Amino acid sequence: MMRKRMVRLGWSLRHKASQIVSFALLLLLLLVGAASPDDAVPHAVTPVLPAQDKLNQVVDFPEGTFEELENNGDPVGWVIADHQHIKVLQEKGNAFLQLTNDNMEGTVSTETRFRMNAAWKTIQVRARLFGRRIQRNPTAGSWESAKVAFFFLDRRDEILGYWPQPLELRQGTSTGWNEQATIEEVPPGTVALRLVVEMAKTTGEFEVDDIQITGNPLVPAVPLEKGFPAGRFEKLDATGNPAGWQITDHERIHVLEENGNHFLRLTNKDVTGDVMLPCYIRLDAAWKQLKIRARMRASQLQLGQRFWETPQIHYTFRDAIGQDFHAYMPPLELRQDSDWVQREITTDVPAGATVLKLMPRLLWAKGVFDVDDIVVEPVL
Ligand SMILES: [Ca+2]
Ligand SMILES: [Ca+2]
Repeated sequence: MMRKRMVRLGWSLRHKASQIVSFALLLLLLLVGAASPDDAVPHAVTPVLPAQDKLNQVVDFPEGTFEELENNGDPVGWVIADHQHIKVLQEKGNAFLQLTNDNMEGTVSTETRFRMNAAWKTIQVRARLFGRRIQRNPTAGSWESAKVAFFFLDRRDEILGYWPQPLELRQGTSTGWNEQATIEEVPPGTVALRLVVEMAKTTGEFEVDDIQITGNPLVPAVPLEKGFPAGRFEKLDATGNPAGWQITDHERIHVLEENGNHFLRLTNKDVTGDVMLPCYIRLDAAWKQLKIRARMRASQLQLGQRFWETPQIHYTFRDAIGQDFHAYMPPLELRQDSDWVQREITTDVPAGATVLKLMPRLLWAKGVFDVDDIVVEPVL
């Protein structure tokens, strides 16, 4: 109807200039028509955005707020097949997504697509998560949990590169909304992001809101306090989180106490698991070398197949937006069960590095790994 009316309108105008304008208008209308819900592809794709010239700018992604709903109550942009287990709930005027799962063998999942900006070298995905009675199937793979996962897609819709670290809850009931964020490098050839909210072989209630995407984010690094007190794990907040770190993986990462001393414990029961607790330290441009040391202890160790699959203090240098300097950095590591031992390394700071990413990590190695008294200091 509308299209026919526009055609008639176009031809009735006499001036050539007006005809050109109407023709452009007609084209626009046809384009809008092509994107109408009748013809819509199942995955919503946010329009291509202008190049981002400011750092740390949150991208417009209304689908992540769950405030806009279709007539049937589904959140706009998300593909929902299982309406019994996936719902939008309201609380004090705010809408959020809730997944429920009572089948340990089953997966409840919904997803959307997001069009990437070609100028983005890194992205940050942030979300608020809440879990009740979250429990993973003991036989689940380490990648199966209650999570917001994302994948980089090429123009054929195929996944590029590795699986980025998801935002996830692995166990228990949250004390409040849990805010998580991760920064990943964007593989070359990426045109879209596939965002998946799911409970994979995980039961309980899982709620998600305010999924935010930032292109070329500023890495939220903290200045290096003298002596790096965060590395002693002695200051804990009310929820047991050690100062300077944000533990979100309460299944595999704990702060324990022994004879009045607190230390960090990483546990990995699955050789495909990568258990890590990152922190980001801002570097001074004058620092050419860093000394990193820590005390470490390990038991029931089973190393992975490749030489880097060990319990370790992993560190990489990054630029301000989170791009890694990809040189291999020999970590502080253990290769067999051991009582407390101290390891120390002196490393060069690559030119242009502004952030040190430091993380105790059990990288595809099984066992129990304890860490304490991490010290980071510039060699002056
Ligand atoms: Ca919301
Ligand atoms: Ca300690």
